Amino acid sequence: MRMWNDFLAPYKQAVVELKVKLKGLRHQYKLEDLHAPVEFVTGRVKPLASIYDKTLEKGIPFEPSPELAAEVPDIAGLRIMCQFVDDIGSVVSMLRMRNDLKIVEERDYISNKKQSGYRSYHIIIEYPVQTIHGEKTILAEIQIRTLAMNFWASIEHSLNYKYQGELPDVIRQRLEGAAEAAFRLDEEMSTIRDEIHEAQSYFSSFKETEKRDIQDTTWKGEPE
Ligand code: 0O2
Ligand code: 0O2
Repeated sequence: MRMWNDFLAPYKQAVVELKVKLKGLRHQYKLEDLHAPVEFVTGRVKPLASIYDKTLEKGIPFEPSPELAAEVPDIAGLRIMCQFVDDIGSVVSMLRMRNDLKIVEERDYISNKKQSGYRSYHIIIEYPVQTIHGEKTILAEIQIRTLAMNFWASIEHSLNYKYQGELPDVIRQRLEGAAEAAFRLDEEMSTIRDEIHEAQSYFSSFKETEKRDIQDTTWKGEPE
């Protein structure tokens, strides 16, 4: 187990660091009163059981090794959720500009959805982690998707887990239909995007005013 802990340590470090950095993008946009293409960010280190399943699938030994690190590029996984399909492009462009990571592969499952109905944009990056033994570059996967795509993927993932990958035909068909409905929802939201932005910026400034009122009250309550 010690060997696995040592092997996974830089991946854990990378997930923590990248979550902070990617969440930071949202705050920077908000600070400048701009629409943030990042709604929220999650991250995880692949559980050992899932790494084991991948090694069986790929026919490689289940042991910490450079081969495993290269064959399973999503041991460190980040997920960026966006409100609109167009936001995905903005996030991808931003990631391409960064000099703290290097994109080594991009997979566009939005233009080319998977047979299951799955849509998402996947990026594999090389990311340098500073360790007490020097720099260690690891691979990480960033999945970028809309809230609707995420909703569909998490439901489909749970159903696949329940049926151990053997979905009954009727459920498979329903899911394919639901994937299209989710995509239509994304398209529909894009058409009223400006209206939504306006409402959101009105709502944020309303919240700011409320905060200021509370501060004003606090000041008034203090002794002279
Ligand atoms: P915020 O900005 O306050 O929402 P950790 O426990 O530190 O390892 P973390 O980040 O707490 O990790 O948990 P995780 O599972 O990586 O990410 C969950 C984050 O996603 C949380 O944000 C949730 O609020 C956010 N989240 C989950 N579902 C939704 C959703 O449907 N909409 C929105 N807007 N956010 C969602 P934080 O970290 O609390 O930060
Ligand atoms: P997890 O951690 O449970 O999500 P390969 O390159 O052959 O090793 P693959 O599967 O071709 O791997 O890579 P791909 O499709 O680029 O990315 C795999 C990840 O995308 C999966 O991770 C899922 O997170 C997600 N994904 C891909 N297809 C689907 C799908 O049909 N439904 C859902 N819900 N998610 C999908 P893992 O490995 O399943 O692990």
